Amino acid sequence: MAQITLEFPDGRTQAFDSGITVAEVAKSISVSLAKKAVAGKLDGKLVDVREPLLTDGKLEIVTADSNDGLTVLRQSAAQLLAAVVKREFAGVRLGRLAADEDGFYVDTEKDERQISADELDGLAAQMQRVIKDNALVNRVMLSKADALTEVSGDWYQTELVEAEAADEIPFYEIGGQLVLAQVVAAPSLKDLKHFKLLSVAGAYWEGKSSNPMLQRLYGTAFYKASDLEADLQKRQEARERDHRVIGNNLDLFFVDPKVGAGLPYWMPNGATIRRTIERYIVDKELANGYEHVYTPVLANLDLYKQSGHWEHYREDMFPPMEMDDDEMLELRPMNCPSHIQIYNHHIRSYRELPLRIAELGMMHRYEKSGALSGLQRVREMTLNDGHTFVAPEQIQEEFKRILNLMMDVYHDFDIDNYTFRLSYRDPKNTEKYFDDDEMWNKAQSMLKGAMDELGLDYVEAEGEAAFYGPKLDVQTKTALGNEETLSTIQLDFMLPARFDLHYVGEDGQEHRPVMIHRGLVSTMERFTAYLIEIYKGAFPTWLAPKQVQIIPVSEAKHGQYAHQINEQLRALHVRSAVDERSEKMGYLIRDAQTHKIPYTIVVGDDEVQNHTVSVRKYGEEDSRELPMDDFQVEIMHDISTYSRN
Ligand code: THR
Repeated sequence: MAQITLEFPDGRTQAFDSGITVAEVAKSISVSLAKKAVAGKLDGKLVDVREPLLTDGKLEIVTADSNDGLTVLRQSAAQLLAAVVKREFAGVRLGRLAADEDGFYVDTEKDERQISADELDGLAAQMQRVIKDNALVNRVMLSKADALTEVSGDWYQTELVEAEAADEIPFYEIGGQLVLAQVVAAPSLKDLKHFKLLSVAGAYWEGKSSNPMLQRLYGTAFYKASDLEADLQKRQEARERDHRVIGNNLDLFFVDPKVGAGLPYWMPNGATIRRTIERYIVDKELANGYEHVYTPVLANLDLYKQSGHWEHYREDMFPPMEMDDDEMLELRPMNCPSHIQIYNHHIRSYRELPLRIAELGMMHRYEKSGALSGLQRVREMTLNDGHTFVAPEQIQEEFKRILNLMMDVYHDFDIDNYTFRLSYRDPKNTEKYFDDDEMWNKAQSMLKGAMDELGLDYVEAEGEAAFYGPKLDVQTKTALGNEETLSTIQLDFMLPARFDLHYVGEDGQEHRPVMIHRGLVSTMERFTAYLIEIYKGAFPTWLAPKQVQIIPVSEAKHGQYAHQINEQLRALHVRSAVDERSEKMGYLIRDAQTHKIPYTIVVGDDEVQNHTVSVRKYGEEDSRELPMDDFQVEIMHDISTYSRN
């Protein structure tokens, strides 16, 4: 009989008869290991314990107490869920199923009504029943013809079977159902006790938006009850931070399908936060040598043809509008060509460089509907954009200056949880990126050099650059766990050449500038979403939509004084209001806390008489009585120093 040689993690090698299974190999090592084995890992790939091994390789025996063991548990849960769905819903079609770092999922499609989130607990109960009745997972090999018969009517499963190169295709028999083995399951479901089905969401077949959207049933599983509990707790906390939930509770913004997906409306409270951010950032940039402009959101399509957007970025653009006189107008997907027009409007001298043009620039990008999320991912957005035009020898200095300004801004907003990513082009993708090796190599190494000189840590990512140049991106995580770019600094030698930009140098000759594109606080939409999540809706005083809520103990007796101090505060541009509702005081105080208003002021007899206020700060238990003048000083200091609650 032919032999194969297997190498174990400790470096030991051993010869076995070809066709031996992982379970048999485990048994040859020890009976207890064989009992604990849930799968094997051959050359880094998970294999079923019953799979005959036919080639040499490095083999690990996977047991429950490992990351791979957890993956196998979740994969088993996915296979079980697929079996239960198949049994419960006749005619259902099954898409992909898998485990990921947070749980597992099964994609499904039904003809009539969709599976609703209310049905998940019922499905989980069915899963528990199968485990209780018969926890065994049989592995059944079917010939390709039999496999195709087995999945007939389910065109997704048919596609998967047809794509298989092998003559025999593995299925799992679970709870009396045969389901295509898309992933490796454990031979028994006895360890699958602590799991939960969590949500239903849309997912395109094979992740392509041109394909039908299936329903993804999502769940998670752990070996230990305490791990599941901790995970569910973490998810609950993330939900409480979710900017869409808080945005609704605090009446900050809404998105209405009647208006269009990804086109948010800012309610007065959200608009106040946004206006405060906008004023802050514009002032900050003016103080740092930027010149702010306004440019139109519409431009002739030729502008975007010249810039290369039409060639390399069209997928993200709205289709052009054809006008009466044959003019094609385009909603801009980026502001760079507009700022280039500003640069080019005058002859520029080396004395003007670095020339820093900035704008709260509104842009439109046709994001995929599946990617849209509250304010985080939208189709109309206003970017805190800026382009600095520099002489080549000024690149390094300007890069550092932008980075310092960014850090300064982060400090004011109390942002400290982020990572740096250097985003390079994918050299194979000439459709997405300008094809100019020399320029890319130069720009990428300059950016990397600048980061190394500053001694900053970063990760490098291929295929994440802008089409015109490499970027330094600042990455953060949303409450839902998605990574998003918050700030970006991009080095561009391309657009200055495409638009034939010049400046007159000290030598009287024409020279080509370099462009640095940068967004400090991203778009107003994404940044607001981010702030909602990091502050959990409890905005620091300077950003809070309402900063002070004044509650008179008795409207009749103390109302006049309440209005008087309200006027005083408003004259200082403090966003304060008197709560005139005739509810119990305890309720009004609690309500101010629920709305996370930084200062709640109560005024009664003592306060009227002494010209004082009783102040309770958000998050504090006790209130303090202090002279109105002192309170004014305190709140103004709070606002001007951007202090946290
Ligand atoms: N064009 C750049 C972008 O949209 C900005 O200038 C930062 O990413």
